Amino acid sequence: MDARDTMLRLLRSHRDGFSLEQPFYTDPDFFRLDMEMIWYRDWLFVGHDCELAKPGQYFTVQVGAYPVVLVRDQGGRIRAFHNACRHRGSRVCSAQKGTSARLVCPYHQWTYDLDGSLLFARQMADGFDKTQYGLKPVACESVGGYIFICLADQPADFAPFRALMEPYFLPHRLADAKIAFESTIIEKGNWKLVWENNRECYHCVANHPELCKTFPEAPNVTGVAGADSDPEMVAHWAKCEAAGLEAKFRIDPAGQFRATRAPLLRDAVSYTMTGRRAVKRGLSDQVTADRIGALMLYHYPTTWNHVLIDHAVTFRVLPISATETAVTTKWLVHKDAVEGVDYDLAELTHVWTETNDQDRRIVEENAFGIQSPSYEPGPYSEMHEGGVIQFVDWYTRFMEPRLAEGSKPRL
Ligand code: 3BY
Ligand code: FES
Ligand code: FE
Repeated sequence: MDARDTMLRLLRSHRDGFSLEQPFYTDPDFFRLDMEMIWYRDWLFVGHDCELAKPGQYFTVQVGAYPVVLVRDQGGRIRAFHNACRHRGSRVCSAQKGTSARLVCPYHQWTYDLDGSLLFARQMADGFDKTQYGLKPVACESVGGYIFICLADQPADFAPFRALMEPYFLPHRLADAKIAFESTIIEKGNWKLVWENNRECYHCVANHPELCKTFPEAPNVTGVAGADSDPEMVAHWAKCEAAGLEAKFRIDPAGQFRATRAPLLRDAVSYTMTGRRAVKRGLSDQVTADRIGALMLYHYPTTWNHVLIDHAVTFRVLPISATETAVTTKWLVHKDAVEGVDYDLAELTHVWTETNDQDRRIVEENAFGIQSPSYEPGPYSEMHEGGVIQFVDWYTRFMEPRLAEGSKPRL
C-alpha cells in the first residue's frame, strides 16, 4: 500500500475528537502529501506589504521545494516569482531581503526587471528571444497589509478571505506600519502540532505566566464556540462596533479562517507585564478608542495574529520537514514610532518571545512523546480544545477529497 492509500485509510478511520495517528506527525511520506495537497495548492501568508515599502525592495521565502521572491515593482505593485533563473535555474535572490533596481542572477548575470521580464542575457546567440524567459510568476494577493501567495497553477478563490478579513483589518493600517522586530524559531515538531498547540489555551495557565497576565485562557477566546453567548464578549463587540471597528466572531464555512475581537484581562490594552501600552504612539491614527482588546485572526495553514491598540504581532508557520517547523513572529508598530522614545524594544517583545519559547518546548515534548511506538491518539478536551478539534476537522476534510481524487484505482 502506498502512503496515499495509507493516509486515506487513516483519515477515513479517524476518530472524531481524538488526535491523529502517529504517521501524520512523523512520516516523511505523509509530510510530502501535506506539502502537495495543502502547501503547494493553497493560499499562504508570506509577509507584509510594509516590508516592501518601496519599489525594488524584495524578500525571499522557501515553501517546501519552492524558493519564491516577493518584490515591489516600479509601478508599486507587489509581485511574486519563482526564485529560479530561467537560464540554468540558479536561485536569483539568495538574501532573505534586500533592495535592487533589477533582479540579477549571480551565476551568469541574466538580469530581470522588477516585473519579472528578462532584460539582458549577455552573449546569447542571435535570435535569442528574451520574451520567452521571464521569471515565472506566482499568484500573489495583498489584503489588509498581509501578502499571500499560492503556488498552484489555478489558485483557489481568494475573494472570500478578503471579504471577511478586510473590514476588521483596514482600520489598523498595517500596510503602512513598520516591523519593529522579527524572530524565527525552529520548532522540532510537525507543523500540525504547532497549530494544535496554538488553537487551545488549555496549556496556558501552566506554561505561559507572562501571557496569562493579559490574555484570557477562556476557551471561547481561543476556540471557535461560545463567544456569541458570552455577555462580556458581546458587550466588547458592541463597544468596538460603536467605535467603528468590526468585532464579532466570524468564521469561514469551511473553517479555514476566522476573525474576532476579544477583551484582554483586567482592562489590559497590550501584551506587556503591566497590561499597559508597550508603544506610546498608537498603531493606527484611524483607531482612537482605547480598550479594543485583541483582534485575532487565523488562516490555516500559515498564520495567526493579534492586533492591539499599540502594536500587532503576526505569526507565520512554514514546514521544513515532517518533524521541523519554522515559526516567524513580527512585531508591527506605527511607522513613525521611534525605538527608545515611543517604545522599549525589550518590553515590546518580552511577552511573546517568552511565550514562543514556551510553546516551542511544548511542541517539542509533544513531538517526542508521539514518536514512541506506544503512542495512540488521545481525546481532546471538548471544553478547552474545541479549536483543536476544529483544526483537525479542517485538515481531515481538506485532505480526504484531494487524496481520493488523485488516488489511482487498483487493478
Ligand atoms: O496565539 C494564540 O492565539 C494562542 C491562543 C492562546 C495562546 N496562544 C498561544
Ligand atoms: Fe542564472 Fe545562468 S543560471 S544567469
Ligand atoms: Fe501557547
